[in-house]
Amino acid sequence: MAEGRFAISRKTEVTPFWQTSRRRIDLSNPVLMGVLNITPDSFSDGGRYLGRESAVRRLDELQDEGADIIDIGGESTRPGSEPVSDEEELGRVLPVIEAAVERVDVAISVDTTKATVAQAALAAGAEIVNDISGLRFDSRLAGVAAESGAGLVLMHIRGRPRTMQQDIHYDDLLGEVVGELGESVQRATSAGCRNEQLVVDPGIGFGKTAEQNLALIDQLDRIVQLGYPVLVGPSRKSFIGKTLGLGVDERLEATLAACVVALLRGARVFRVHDVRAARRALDMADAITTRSSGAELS
Ligand code: HH2
Repeated sequence: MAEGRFAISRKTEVTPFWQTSRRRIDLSNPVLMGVLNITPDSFSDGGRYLGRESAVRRLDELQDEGADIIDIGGESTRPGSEPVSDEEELGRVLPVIEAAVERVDVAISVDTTKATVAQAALAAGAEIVNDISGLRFDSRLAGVAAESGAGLVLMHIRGRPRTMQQDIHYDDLLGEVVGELGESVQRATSAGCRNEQLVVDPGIGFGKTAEQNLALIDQLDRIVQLGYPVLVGPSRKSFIGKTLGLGVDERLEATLAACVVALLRGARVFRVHDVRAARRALDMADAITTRSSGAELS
């Protein structure tokens, strides 16, 4: 096994840490990214944290519940959503990022596809850029990540949020998602990003049918084989609603099931709304799989 790397899933070697511009995030335990959307229209928490006071309260809650990272977003990317201007997005996220840097110790991530928003967020103290476009929407974003040394999430998407659920077609779902994530990695490294800054994400719900989302989670080890840590974001999404016939507020247990299966297939980072529940489920699943191998069984 290469020095400094270890086997975390089905013998695939991935770096044991994620380098951001401010710290090294240890990936030997499941890493939780708590969601904080400062938007009027996000599919699950839209409108709840638009006021500064409620956003700040939520920052504290997410940290107390066990988040390692808080992902702050100012533009909904739900199917059918309309883009917002750079100014509008910045006006939503910057005050919350500034408050977060003052109040909490966890890493702050900005959920944006825009270079100008990312640059201002990083200057304000964010240390990760979560780009749902995998560097496809703004050609300047790769340079911002390279120059700052920020952590960078490269997510897979087909099309744009407004139209991504129309005309979904793959000849080879896993092969195409892996190939397109590989192109995103190539864009990042060509701009000067180092491998240890990068995390990849299959983009659950972004240009995929419910069945395709199930297959992506079940075959996540194919994505792990790219050689980068893998993030998944199944939290409360509509593939759960379609599979089990549940409304947005009834999807907690199914979200946890999806996260645990993803963990078993090699995911290391989990983007969720319900941090406390995910912390318990994932830490328990992780303890079962990692500690049992060293136990005296006789
Ligand atoms: N999903 C959403 C937003 N950002 N980022 C990554 N890396 N992976 C995801 O799966 C992902 C993401 C959508 O969820 P949410 O933020 O709750 O909703 P909205 O886009 O409506 O704000």
